[in-house]
Amino acid sequence: KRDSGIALVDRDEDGVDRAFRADVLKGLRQRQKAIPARWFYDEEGSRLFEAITQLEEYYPTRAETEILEARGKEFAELIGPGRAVVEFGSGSSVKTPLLLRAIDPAAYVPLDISGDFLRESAAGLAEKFPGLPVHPVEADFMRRVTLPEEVEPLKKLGFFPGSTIGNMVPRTAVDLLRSMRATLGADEGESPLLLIGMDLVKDRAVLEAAYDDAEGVTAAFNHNLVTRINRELDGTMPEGALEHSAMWNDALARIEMHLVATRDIVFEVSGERFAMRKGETIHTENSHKFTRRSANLLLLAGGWTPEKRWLDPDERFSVILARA
Ligand code: AVJ
Repeated sequence: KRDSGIALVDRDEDGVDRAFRADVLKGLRQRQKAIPARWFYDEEGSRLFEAITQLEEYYPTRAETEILEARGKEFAELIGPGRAVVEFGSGSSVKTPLLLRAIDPAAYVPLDISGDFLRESAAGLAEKFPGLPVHPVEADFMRRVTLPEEVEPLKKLGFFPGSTIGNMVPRTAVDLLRSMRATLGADEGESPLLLIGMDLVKDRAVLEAAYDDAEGVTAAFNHNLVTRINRELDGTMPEGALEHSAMWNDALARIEMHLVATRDIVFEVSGERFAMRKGETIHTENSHKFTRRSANLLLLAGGWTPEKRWLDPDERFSVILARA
């Protein structure tokens, strides 16, 4: 077992996260500049995301929580007791207890690449559910993960709330769904279940407001990436000349977040020079939205058969139960 929260972060002699630097430099060299959304979540980014979930315009967290609150009895009937709940990403403060309380599981296994988040949420959960064995695993769940041997004999339920799957392009999402099957033992003759949150296609204005709120919290979340690059990678990116933008891409059914140059700019990151023309953008996030059919198709392509779908009363968000 690991006891260090930075065990999976590979740092150079100056303490720079090598993967962060490699992703940023590679992304800035591309014709369409792009930085993977996972780098939003340093301490400040995580705090800003929490603030986003409280915003009037940002409906997904509230809508999904409503579903989990309302459907506990159905979860209990369809899933049954005694499963090991394997959460992909360390537990969110509100959603995980709702599920655990509903289904009477035999163990809880949060998987996260960040040991710090993992230990925090595992400790909180263990306190709320005395008697429930909690086995945190520090791992990159984009790959097949070996689960603790204590939960090996148990039936598994994967839990992947938050529409985090929507951050991935379909090819990556399918890879992840297939890794989840393997992690949950689908190839060993088991029949694991997956409970997954997927946000729905809706009116463009509602979607764009959810990712460009009036208070500017999402803009601050996007800008924090620039602050982080300047701080951690010796960057000189002019924050004031990079403007937050959130646009619905209808052909690809996704909200795209970009940082738009408001004038011609040049800057350095880790000693390498970059230039952007006025209007040129850095693509910082995709948030795919789904229809009933597109959600089912994605799950099927990833090796999961949808069995049941629930919506919130306003039909903004879906939670789907699927079987491998
Ligand atoms: C955490 C990926 C679900 O895409 O809605 C919120 C992240 N980005 N506002 C989402 C996010 C901007 C969020 N997910």
